[in-house]
Amino acid sequence: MGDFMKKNKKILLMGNPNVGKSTVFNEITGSHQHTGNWTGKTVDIAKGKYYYKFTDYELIDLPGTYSLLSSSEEERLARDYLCFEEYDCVVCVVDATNLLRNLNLVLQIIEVTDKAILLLNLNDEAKKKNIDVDAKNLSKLLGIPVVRATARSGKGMNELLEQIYLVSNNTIQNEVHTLFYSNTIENTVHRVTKGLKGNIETDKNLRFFALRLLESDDSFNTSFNAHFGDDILHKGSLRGNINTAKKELEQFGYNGDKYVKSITTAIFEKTNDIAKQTVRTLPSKKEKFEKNLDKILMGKFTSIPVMLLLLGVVLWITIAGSNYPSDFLRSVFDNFEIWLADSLIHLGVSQAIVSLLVNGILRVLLWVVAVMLPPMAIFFPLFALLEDFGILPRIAFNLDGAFERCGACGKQALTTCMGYGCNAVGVTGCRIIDSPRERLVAIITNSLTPCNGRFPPPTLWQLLWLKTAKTSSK
Ligand SMILES: Nc1nc2c(ncn2[C@@H]2O[C@H](COP(=O)(O)OP(=O)(O)O)[C@@H](O)[C@H]2O)c(=O)[nH]1
Ligand SMILES: [Mg+2]
Repeated sequence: MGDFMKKNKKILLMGNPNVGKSTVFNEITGSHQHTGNWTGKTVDIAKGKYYYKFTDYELIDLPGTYSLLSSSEEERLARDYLCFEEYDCVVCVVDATNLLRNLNLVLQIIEVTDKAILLLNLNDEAKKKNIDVDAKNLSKLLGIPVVRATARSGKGMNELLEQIYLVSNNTIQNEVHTLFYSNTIENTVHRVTKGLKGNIETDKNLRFFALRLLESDDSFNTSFNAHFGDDILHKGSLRGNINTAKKELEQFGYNGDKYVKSITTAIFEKTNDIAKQTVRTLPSKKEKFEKNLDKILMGKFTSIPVMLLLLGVVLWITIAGSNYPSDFLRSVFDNFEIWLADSLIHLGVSQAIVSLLVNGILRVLLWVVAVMLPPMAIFFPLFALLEDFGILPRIAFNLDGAFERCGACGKQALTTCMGYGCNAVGVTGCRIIDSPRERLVAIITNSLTPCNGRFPPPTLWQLLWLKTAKTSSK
């Protein structure tokens, strides 16, 4: 009976721990599942059934494993199942947010079988982290279908079922991409592969068995012997063949450790190479916003007008907006003054003292508060907002050239602006200027900026001067 006619297909789910294998398994099989162990192994594996396009499928959720070269009991079980059982397709579930680490296992799996599919799971998490995996290119580089999925919300499961259907019916023939290790390893592996050809019956890639047998991994050898029977590794031509190959490897300095290291290094380099070609980190929303901001605030033609507009808007909001709270504070303070003066006179304090304390000292104090507090309460939060949005540093950058021509530096734009709020704050802010000379220039010239507190007197003098000039010209 051909594969296409076979009505009961076996599908393996493999992958690193915590990549969503069991979530995929539950999503696809629903309640049609049970757990059991496998030929003498103590680790339980979950099996479930589903039906798709007139075919019954059995889905097997293997324990999580990082590598086929590892040696925990769970990992050995997953490796042996992959190497020695019959199945129609392996779904390698990978974490799309960590492709580099996950690809290690995928590369090893596709050395064993050409019936593999890569399920790029946790796609929602990848999107959140702005990680973009080029699934099309990944599929081309690995030679197997790649399906994007978010198993937790069932996304991508239909596409997965379709791809399983196509691969398990041989409608899609995967390309086998084998890794190249080194000339010596390739030569010996080739020899052992040839030796295996006449000795064992399997639909798996013989090259993978040869690679593993040369590794002298006892646990793999035991499983190999047990599966193919007849103490195959210790008898006949296979034994001689493997021993000769091992001796040749040793002659070239490939003792046990170096051999394994060469293999793991080659896999690691390949995973790096594939990840580099397929994984991109997209700019986050913040980065996109900053890029647009740069275009406007640092554009050749827009930077100066936008900068002047922003400064104008901030000063206008500060001056016009502070009138309302100032008026309110003044009326509150005026009522308070009247009440206090009345109370003091009522208590018998002389008119002269009340006038000195209340209409003199207190009135000046409260007026300063009523005039200065509102603009400061408006200006500094606006200034902080401009700073938080990254507008101020860009302004400083734009003005650097102009300030430099005056022997100062661009950062002084910030301290000058701060001077509009309060010269004291502007002067202390000069700490951000590194060069002592430029810092001194910034400190001395800061007082040329009329701060909130000093803004009214020059305005008053100007008005008086204009009025006098007008009267005298008549
Ligand atoms: N955000 C997100 N979480 C997922 C997704 N798939 C699985 N998970 C979660 O990942 C964790 C591990 O899943 P599990 O199926 O047990 O992984 P396993 O160890 O590979 O069998 C669980 O908390 C799942 O809910 C997914 O697509 N998106
Ligand atoms: Mg699981």
